[in-house]
Amino acid sequence: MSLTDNRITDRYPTRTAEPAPHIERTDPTVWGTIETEQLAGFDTDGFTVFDGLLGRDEVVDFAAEVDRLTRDPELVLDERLVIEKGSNQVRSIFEVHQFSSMVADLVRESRIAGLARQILGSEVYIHQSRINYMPGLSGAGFYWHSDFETWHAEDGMPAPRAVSLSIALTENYAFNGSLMLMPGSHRTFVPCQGATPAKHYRESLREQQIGVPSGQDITELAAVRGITQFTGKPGSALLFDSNIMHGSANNITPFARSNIFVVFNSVENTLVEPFAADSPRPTYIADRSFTPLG
Ligand code: 6CS
Ligand code: FE
Repeated sequence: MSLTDNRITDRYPTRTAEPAPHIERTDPTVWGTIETEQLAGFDTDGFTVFDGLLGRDEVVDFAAEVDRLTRDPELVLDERLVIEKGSNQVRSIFEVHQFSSMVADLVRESRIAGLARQILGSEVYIHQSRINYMPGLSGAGFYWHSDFETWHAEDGMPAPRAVSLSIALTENYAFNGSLMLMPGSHRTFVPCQGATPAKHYRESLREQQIGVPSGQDITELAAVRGITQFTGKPGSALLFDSNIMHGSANNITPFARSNIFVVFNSVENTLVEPFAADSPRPTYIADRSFTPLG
């Protein structure tokens, strides 16, 4: 598909020159058949919390794995490692399922990939995986955004037929930068203003400024949807729709917050040319091999 084709069929135009009205989602929010009882509210809320998705021993093992990776001297100069803007601490490590067999094995287990299949109604592949490590005292948050807005604009994801799973490896308190979400906001696409700069990802993965809604957008959406927060013990997990409005505050507590983050996309929603960027982002941020997990 060429760039021109994309633009003709673009149902979610964004990165516009002028403010644009919100777009009601035309795509389904659940494509498959829900079998896991806990997913019953996903259609309405756009997210589901799972307590104890990982057992205690697993949390210990994965926390040790994450610790090992954040200290791995071979990764120091690797572009997949993102450092905090205000300090020299590790913020994220991308494509973690490619170099940690523990993570690779975990995410293809049916208790995990099976959740994504139920929501997406097809075979799935990993669009993005990362470890997010928010250090204590100096961890920087992320302003409000929809992930799909970026994946559509910069990666060429056609429709919001993807889900993310964030597995907590440390306790998520209300005060250590836990994710805030607007329930039901996955049904509204908020176009963002401003053209995508070249190599935007180098900046946006540390602090996103393009592809974020205006203050008025956030005010309007929050008035209708309200705001909730994902808190939970280590091993708990949050599954959420690719278009839900979410963000996090800085972490000034001494309690670090780390999680394994994996994005499943439907094999029927594979990437095309970016809808609002000159060239696609590197494949360690947005995979283009589309290998089904099954
Ligand atoms: O770039 C990404 O893929 C993800 N990261 C940020 C900061 N925004 C969009 C999306 O959540
Ligand atoms: Fe996000």
